Amino acid sequence: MPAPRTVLLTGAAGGLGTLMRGLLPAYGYDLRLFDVTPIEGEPDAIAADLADKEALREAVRGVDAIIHLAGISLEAPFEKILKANVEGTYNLYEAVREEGAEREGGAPRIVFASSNHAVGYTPRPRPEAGDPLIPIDVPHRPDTFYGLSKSFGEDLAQLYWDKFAQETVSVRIGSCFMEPTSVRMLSVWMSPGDGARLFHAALTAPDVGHTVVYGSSANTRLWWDLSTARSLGYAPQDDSEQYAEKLIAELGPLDDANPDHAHLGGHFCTNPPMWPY
Ligand code: NAI
Ligand code: 15L
Repeated sequence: MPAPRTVLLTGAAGGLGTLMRGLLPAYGYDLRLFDVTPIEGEPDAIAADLADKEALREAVRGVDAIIHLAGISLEAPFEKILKANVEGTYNLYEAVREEGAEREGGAPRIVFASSNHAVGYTPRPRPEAGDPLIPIDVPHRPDTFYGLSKSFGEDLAQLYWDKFAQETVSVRIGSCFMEPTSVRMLSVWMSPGDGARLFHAALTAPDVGHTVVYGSSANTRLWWDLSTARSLGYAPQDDSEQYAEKLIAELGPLDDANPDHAHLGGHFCTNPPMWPY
């Protein structure tokens, strides 16, 4: 597979999209930006909804790969999740399949922003007590309608691989922000730099079929197995441990008696943060 150059970035106006707009060009990518929200200073960005099939067809035309970040990124009413995350992701896969059928070399690879919340009800491991890290092949245990839409996205990717040989890397992202802001995040944090490293590995690794990986830095308090991500060539360079002392002093350690701390998905399992609606 030749190295991808032109990459469609959906969700480019969002938090992660903004971070990746800053970091991915250094890897040699020309980003084509897509988001329902216009992006200041980016007159060429495509301002369209994932419901707009024509706009999606045009957006994927001629690109070498797609990083699909667009969608609702927290819990929301089912109907809204259905529209943006379920139908929207299906619309993207259909646009890619239809475009791919008409071009030499087949359809471009998709890197799908899945989430730890697809498996959010997996019990939190205690590696310090000898618990094994969470493997990548745990069953889907979504903790919200949001997490359910990410389980759907992973299954859609598997269907499109089995039926149409459409390649996808589904990245079950932990928490990708400038810094971790909770004690849970010490285990699931992905630094923006490692996020870019992982997306680059997912875009360039040969023959991925449909591969599911966890997305985080090499945190000292890691809860999951990063070996599938590493098998793509991902070499994380960051560790949240530098933030541990301050966060634990402020917020206290994880507490076995606190239901918010019982599962991988944290408070999404008990009191999910809602999208403003
Ligand atoms: P965000 O909410 O900041 O950005 C999402 C973007 O998608 C927004 O710019 C929004 O305008 C756009 N969008 C929403 N619905 C759309 C639609 N129907 N059509 C076109 N654009 C639409 O979210 P963030 O944090 O940047 O996350 C990006 C992706 O990564 C999301 O899919 C999220 O679920 C996933 N993710 C993010 C994590 C993180 O730590 N930031 C963790 C796990 C998953
Ligand atoms: C996600 O899936 C969300 O999109 C992000 O905003 C964070 O809440 C993250 O998970 C997390 O689990 O910290």
